[in-house]
Amino acid sequence: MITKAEFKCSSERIGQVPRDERRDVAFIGRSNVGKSSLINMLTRHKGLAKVSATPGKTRLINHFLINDDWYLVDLPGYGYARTSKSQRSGFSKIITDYVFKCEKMHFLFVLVDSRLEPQRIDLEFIEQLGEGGVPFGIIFTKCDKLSKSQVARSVATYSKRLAEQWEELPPMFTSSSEKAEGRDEILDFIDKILK
Ligand SMILES: Nc1nc2c(ncn2[C@@H]2O[C@H](COP(=O)(O)OP(=O)(O)OP(=O)(O)O)[C@@H](O)[C@H]2O)c(=O)[nH]1
Ligand SMILES: [Mg+2]
Repeated sequence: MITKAEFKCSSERIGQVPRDERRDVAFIGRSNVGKSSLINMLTRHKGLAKVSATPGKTRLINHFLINDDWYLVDLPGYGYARTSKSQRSGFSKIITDYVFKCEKMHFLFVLVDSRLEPQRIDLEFIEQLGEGGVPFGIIFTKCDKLSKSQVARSVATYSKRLAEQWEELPPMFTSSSEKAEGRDEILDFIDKILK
């Protein structure tokens, strides 16, 4: 359970992230997928992470201290159409440095829009995580926009796609920040991995 959530700092580079022993649980995904909204929903703290209908809102690595014990981390989105072409096809340095080099990074949730077919950029990113041995899970966002059976179909499609490549599937969660769905499952899981 989250009893306390406070903004700690925004970092431009991994050299600036908090230098303590506390572990990070981070959220990533395409711009506008709902990372910041999910962080607000999980912490029950509406204005904690900045949300915007315009993609590309989160530009920095944002650390939120939870229960004085661990950090929830909001990352910039990838695949933002208005960044330069070279940036769009790859992943920005701030993201790759953080995800692959930052020792605080303990677990990464990749957020995907439940309404969309598996997107190439997400699959590419997930592939890199697998190769880099980064522990990750998948969270389907905006499930309030679909029926229960449509959500189940999206999860099944994703699982099938990943099973073509991976022997073991990552943990998967469905969520709606609008309806506060998925909170207990995600927080219970985080509790377990931090134990
Ligand atoms: N219906 C619905 N809309 C959502 C949900 N989560 C986020 N949104 C909307 O999606 C838009 C983007 O949300 P953000 O949380 O700012 O997305 P983000 O992934 O942090 O975006 P960037 O910081 O730009 O990468 C906003 O208009 C949100 O209101 C959800 O669960 N349901
Ligand atoms: Mg954001």
